[in-house]
Amino acid sequence: MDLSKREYVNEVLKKKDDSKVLVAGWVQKIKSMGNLNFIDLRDRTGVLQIVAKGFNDLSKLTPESVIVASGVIKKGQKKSGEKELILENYELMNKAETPLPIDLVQETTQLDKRINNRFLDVRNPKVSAIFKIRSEVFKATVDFFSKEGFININTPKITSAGVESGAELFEVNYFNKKAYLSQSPQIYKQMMVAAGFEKVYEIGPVFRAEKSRTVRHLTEFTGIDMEMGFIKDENDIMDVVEELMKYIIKRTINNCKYELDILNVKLEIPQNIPRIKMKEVKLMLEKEGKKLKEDDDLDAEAEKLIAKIVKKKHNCEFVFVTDYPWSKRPFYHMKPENNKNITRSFDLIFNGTEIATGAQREHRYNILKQQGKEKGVNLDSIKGYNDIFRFGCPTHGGIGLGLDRMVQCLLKLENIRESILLPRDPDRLTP
Ligand code: AMO
Repeated sequence: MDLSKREYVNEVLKKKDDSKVLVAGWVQKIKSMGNLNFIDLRDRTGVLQIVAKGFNDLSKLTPESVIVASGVIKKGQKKSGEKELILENYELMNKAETPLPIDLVQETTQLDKRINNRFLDVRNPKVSAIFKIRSEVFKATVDFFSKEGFININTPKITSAGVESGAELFEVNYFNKKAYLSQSPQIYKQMMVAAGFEKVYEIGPVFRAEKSRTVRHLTEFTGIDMEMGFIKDENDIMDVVEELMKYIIKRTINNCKYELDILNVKLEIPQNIPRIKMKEVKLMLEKEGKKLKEDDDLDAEAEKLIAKIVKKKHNCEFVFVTDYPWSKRPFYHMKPENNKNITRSFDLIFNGTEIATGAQREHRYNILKQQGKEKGVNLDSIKGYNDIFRFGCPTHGGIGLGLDRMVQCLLKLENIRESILLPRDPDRLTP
């Protein structure tokens, strides 16, 4: 059959009665009643019912087989009056084996097994909806940065050193030299601001050799990194992040209505995202019975709790927690002049989980070197990093935002593995 005549289901459903059409896709469901067969045919745009009279071999079709079908469009018998295809001819392109390794109908399969069979799992419209939304979030991010004049950069993922404290490195044998998979484009994005681009962003893979078996950690994730120069302070960065969040959510609401409905998710564009100092956050938490020390980071429980408090007080699902303790931040974060125990940094918490970290960076070489010493980092050992600050470097800052976490929090998914097609974690290296 002539595939060049193929039309998508969503277009076919809008056609006038008696139009001749050719469709192709997966057999979602087959129901046989005497010499009548009813087939639900699914393609990337929707589901169409095919009514087949006298095609007796159709009753032997297996679910998820691929067929091409042609016929005429008629108003259906269902109350909704949705159009049907009265079958005239069909071709079996590929017969699916039975039984399917996962249950696409009752959805009883556990996530781990679903991921083992991800290409089948994604045929479930509830699952593909997540990835259509993820794609929109990605596109909205690119559009936002372009319209704001940021330059897209692509930086090496095989590196000689890392700069993130706490995030472990995956070692690579690079022609008998030690190398590492990139744990962040931190060095390079700062380098490209100093290079004169001033505003840069990168969306790319980030590798973390963390043996964290949690619902929010992966060993490989997609990082959205942004860096900009000539900032007044870290508030300039938060302003951009706030606009980015509003833009992403607005675009998702406008362009993913169908997918959001399938997932039963209602999104709200935040008005103003509160910015609350860590010290104050800890007092707010203490009032609710969660006590943290001055130097503590927020743990997962604290993030959930502060999100709840902020939601109640400010009716906002986001919160910037600012002024993180120096002891918990990497050497390149700037400290304010009047308090050397804190940093000009922040985390963005969305629906109870940290999705981004950002800061103003220390651009003054002597102070940066000293900060490196305090953290036990020898700047000379990070090839090329020193020089960024020696030959004209403006004030600058930026963020790292996890795309997978962002989508997880946007859609309130229980596990980050639901928002990435093929996750990598300490126990998973396939498919
Ligand atoms: P950080 O290490 O906090 O900061 O990472 C930034 C964001 O990346 C995401 N993320 C992860 N997502 C999934 N699995 C993980 N194991 C994981 N680790 C981090 C989170 C996190 O907020 N260079 C700094 C950023 C900067 O200051 O510009 C950095 O990498 O969403």
